Amino acid sequence: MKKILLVNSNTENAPYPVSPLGLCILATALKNAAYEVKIFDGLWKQANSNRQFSLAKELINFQPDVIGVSIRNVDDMIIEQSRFYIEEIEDLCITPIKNYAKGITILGGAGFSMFPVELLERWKFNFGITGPGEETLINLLHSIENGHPTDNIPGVFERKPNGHITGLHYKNFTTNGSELIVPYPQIDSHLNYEPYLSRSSYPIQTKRGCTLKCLYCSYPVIECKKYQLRTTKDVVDEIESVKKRLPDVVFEFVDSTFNHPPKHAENICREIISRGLSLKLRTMGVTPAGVTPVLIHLMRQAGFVQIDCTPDSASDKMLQNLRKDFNIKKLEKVVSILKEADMPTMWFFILGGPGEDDNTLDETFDFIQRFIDERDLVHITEGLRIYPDTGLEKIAIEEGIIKKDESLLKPHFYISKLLGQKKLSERIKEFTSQHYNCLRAADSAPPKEMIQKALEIRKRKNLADEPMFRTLLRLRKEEFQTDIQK
Ligand code: B12
Repeated sequence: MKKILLVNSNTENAPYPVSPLGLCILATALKNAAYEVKIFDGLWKQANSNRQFSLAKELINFQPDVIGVSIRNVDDMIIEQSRFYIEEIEDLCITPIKNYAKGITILGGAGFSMFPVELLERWKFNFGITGPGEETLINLLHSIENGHPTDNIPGVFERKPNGHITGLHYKNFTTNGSELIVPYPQIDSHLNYEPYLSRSSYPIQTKRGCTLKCLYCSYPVIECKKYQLRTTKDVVDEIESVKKRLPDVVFEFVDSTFNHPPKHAENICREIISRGLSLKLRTMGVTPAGVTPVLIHLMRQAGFVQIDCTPDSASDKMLQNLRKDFNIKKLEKVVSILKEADMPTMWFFILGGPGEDDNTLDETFDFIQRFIDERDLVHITEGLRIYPDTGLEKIAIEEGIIKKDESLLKPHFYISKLLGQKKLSERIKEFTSQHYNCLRAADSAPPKEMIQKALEIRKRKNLADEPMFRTLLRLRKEEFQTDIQK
């Protein structure tokens, strides 16, 4: 069982294609354990080309003994014209593997960790691994090779010959909070990184887990409820080594929430600053609760060129209902801290949660109008995607929106009954139509021509240091003003 093919099933290239960090971590760990590993990547590339054929060809040429498939995205969480990736993955990825009809088949990844039974049942793979995969996969392979039982390995699900599925979900095993040691993945040594270089960012994970209790969130199910931190030295050594190989790369932190716990984020910045590295950094998942002047100042010094800040709401009632650990007063402070540091920010709001009504919407819209810099982007999601094992799932069952034990693989959304989808949608459309910097999730992908124009302007005016979203927003503003004049 020495040859392993790892397949990246991700077919999404918006907002940009993301390189398969998790698979590269697995590949590194497997190589260190003396397996022969290949990664099949690139299903996201637009096209007509023979994508299915190329995976089929890879299988025939490589003749793997084990095929591991990463399931990251299930759907895009957008209520309007929701994109469900599972059928596409079936066509492009699962079918060729089924046709190959050899080898042990294993599923894993964030999407799989939320729906292990449904996906194993649907595709009839042999095994699935929930949670982080590198150690568990090697344990599983060793157990198979040595004829040991496989059904007591934490995180592993197994489809027995009679079709019965058993398993121990990773979320039920809290880590002991020990230091996180991951093999450096060196993504560009496992796959052709060229297509990611121009549009994407290089992902860096500084920790796993999430101790926050947000009502709707799936992160604790995927990564566990306790933090495991990498040492700052380890994280920055990795960044430094990537920077030597790919000097122009933008690094993006992919922790569930970058600034929680805040001290860890501060220490990472301090280590970068002390080494005098000249970096371009960005991150998603900045929680307002953890924003302090010290942290943002350090982030600026370390090289952060933009951040994603995720208040979700700007109504005290909704912040409570969503189980957020900050209030509107804190949010106002956050805005001034970010302004003071001149930190370009994309703001994320999710409207329509339990208790949302006209008044709470007014509060959020009012906040956006009064406080958010119009050069910053405001991203508004309509309705909340319901995930298994979350507080929102319980409420949705109580309110009869979903049934108990109903599969949530096909996306279901929660929308407050006090508004209903039509009203919520109308109110958001009305608001975004008056503010060029506010975009509904469904409209957030800029048209190709706009991207092209933005790229030309950036080149002509030498705007390489400006975040792309700001260039795009200026173009939207021009269009907006022309529309108003018409
Ligand atoms: C960072 C992030 C982003 C960043 C990515 C930046 C970048 N440069 O990579 C941004 C903001 C761009 C982004 C965008 C999107 N994201 Co996102 N993202 C994440 C997040 C927080 C972390 C992903 C990550 O890199 N983790 C770190 C790596 C190391 O972990 P990993 O890949 O999961 O791999 C480990 C295990 O899963 C496992 N494993 C992985 N593969 C395999 C395979 C096998 C065989 C085995 C055994 C194990 C295994 O082992 C790995 C190593 O331990 C996750 C939530 C989460 N906590 O996972 C959401 C998440 C993956 N995103 C999600 C979604 C929906 C999206 C978008 C579609 C949103 C949108 N509408 O735009 C886009 C899609 C982008 C794309 N092109 O695919 C959802 C997917 C769930 C769903 N509903 O489908 C998640 C789970 C968040 C959620 N809501 O729960 N995202």
